[in-house]
Parts: sequence; structure tokens; C-alpha cells
Amino acid sequence: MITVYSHDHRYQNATVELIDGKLMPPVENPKRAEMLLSRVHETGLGDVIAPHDFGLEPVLRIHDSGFVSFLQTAWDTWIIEHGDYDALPLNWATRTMRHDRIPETIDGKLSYYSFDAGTPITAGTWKAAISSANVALTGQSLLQRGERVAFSLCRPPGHHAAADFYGGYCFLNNAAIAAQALRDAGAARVAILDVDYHHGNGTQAIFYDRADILFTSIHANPKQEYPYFLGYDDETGAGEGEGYNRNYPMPWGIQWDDYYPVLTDALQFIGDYAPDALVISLGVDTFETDPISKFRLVSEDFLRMGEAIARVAKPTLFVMEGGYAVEALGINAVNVLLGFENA
Ligand code: Q9C
Ligand code: ZN
Repeated sequence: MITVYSHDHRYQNATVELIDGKLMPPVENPKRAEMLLSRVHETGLGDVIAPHDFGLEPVLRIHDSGFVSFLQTAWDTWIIEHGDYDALPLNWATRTMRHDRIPETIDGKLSYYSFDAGTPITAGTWKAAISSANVALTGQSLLQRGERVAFSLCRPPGHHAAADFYGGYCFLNNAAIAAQALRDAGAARVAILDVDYHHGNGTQAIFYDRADILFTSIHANPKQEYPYFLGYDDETGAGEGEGYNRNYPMPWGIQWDDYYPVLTDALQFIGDYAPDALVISLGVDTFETDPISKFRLVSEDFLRMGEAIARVAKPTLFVMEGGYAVEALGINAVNVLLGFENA
């Protein structure tokens, strides 16, 4: 299978990340993509190609134009106002406050367009984020030209980013942009399966009222885990989209024996939908030693995951999301792809 990779991911390279009350070395760092790429080479998975530049049009099919302009200019404004260190928001519009006024200042805009303080904006954030979207779009174009499967080695990840906010290490929603591009190229129905440990709140929100792009996700229960405020099993879609969203919130500590039946159910849901294409939001932060997560999958389980996904037998785009146990990251993610290929 072809891998799409851009070296521009390295421009997202924060100095610190706010984790559990401490400023820590970022877990979402360039080493992640390097480990993934070197495992792709080591296993002989297939050719590695650079992305094409698709311009802003497919991005604006998903994201608000004010939000995109903000991402493009935030750093330049921040550095003038504050100096050369990572930009973080500090407060948000919660209950009783207004969501209908966009502040004028950079600090206000950071607050308005984000939902956490764990996602630093740096000098190269836009360059990295747009390259990641192009990596997803190029993978999508491979399916369009008839490939059965492709791997978009995206970094930064995307599934927490919604139409007009960033967070959870995500700026542009790569999987959503690719799914919409597949629709725009003629696929009548596209299914998204999100296996990242965290709920794909951004992707769900983007497609919640639509029947043409189905979203289903297996993730840590939001009553225990980030992003806390979306991902419950009573979120089934709205309006036209009613019945086209399904969440599988799972307790901390689960292993493959508990995970596999849920995966089978999600894949059955997708099979019944009979999509023309399948997009996998591939997070492997479900791994037992992931530093920020609490599921207990082992490396071999990811082979079984890929085999199960292959049984849907639809053109499949794997879009990289999370996974922070950096030494095992390449092994785990590429195991899903090898499981798929060898099924
Ligand atoms: N106690 C992705 O996997 N919060 N994003 C960590 C640790 C942020 C994860 C809290 C997690 C974001 C793409
Ligand atoms: Zn995650």
C-alpha cells in the first residue's frame, strides 16, 4: 500500500505542552511521524510519496473561513504581542457566557477558536497543519484513481478539530476533509471509523446532521476521559443524520477480548450502510503503555484490527491520528496496515 508523507510535519514542534498541570516535553512531537515512517520502510509496506497541494478549497468545505484565517495568522500576531514562545489560550466561553462575539485581540481569538490549553500554536503550526490536510487529500486521491487502500501518515492529527475550533493536538480535521473530498469526487456514501483512544468530537460534530457521511467511534468513556463533553452512546445523529452516528464509550483498562466484539459491531454497522469508501481515523493510543491513555491493547491486537477492517471490503483510507508510546508507535500503526494487507 502507498504511504503519503510530508516532511513539513516537523514545523509543528512545540517547546512545552500543558499535561496534568505540568508543562512537559510535548508527547505530540515530530519523533512520532519519524517512527511511523521508519517502520513503513522497515516492513516494506510500499512506496512513500509526497502530498500534492490541493489549495484551500477542500479545507473550506469543512472549516469556517474565519477559523482558517485565524490559523494562518495567529502566530504572526502572537509573536508581535507576546514574543517568541508557544501560543496558548487561558479561558473559554462556558455556561452563561456569549459565543456570538469574536474578540479582536489575539488572546481573545485563541480562546474563541479553541477548546483546550494542551495544543500549542507555534511558528510552523499552519505549515504543518496544511501539509497534514494535503497528506489526507492525496491519500483520498489515490482511492479515487482506483487504489484499494492508502495510508495518509498525517501529523499533526485532526479528529478533535471541528469546523471552527482546534484542540487535542488537532488544527484541521484531516479525516473529515478527506471524507468530504471523496463525496465531492462522486462517492454517494462515506463511512468513518474512529479507533483513536479519544472520542473524535470534531469529526462527529462536523457530520452530525448528515446521512451521506456516517461516523462511528470506539473510545474511552467521556465520563472518565478527554474530551469529556462528547462521545456518549446516546449521540445518534440529528435531523437527516439521525441514525448515522454511533459511539462506543468503553471503560478504562479494556483489553482485546472486550474490544474485539465492539469493533465487530461497529464494522457491522458500517457494512449495513454499504459505503462507497471507508476512512479510518487511526489512533493507536489504545496501546497498553501509551503515556496518556488507559486501554490495554498489545501490538499483535493491531494486526487483528487491520484484518477485521479488511473484511468490510471497501476502498479504505487510513488517516493517522494519535498514539504517544513513541517507541512502539510505528510497530502498532503499521501492524494495522499489515493486518489489512495480508487479510
Ligand atoms: N491526562 C489525540 O490523540 N489531553 N489527541 C491529555 C492527559 C489531550 C489527544 C490529557 C489529549 C489529546 C489526537
Ligand atoms: Zn487520541
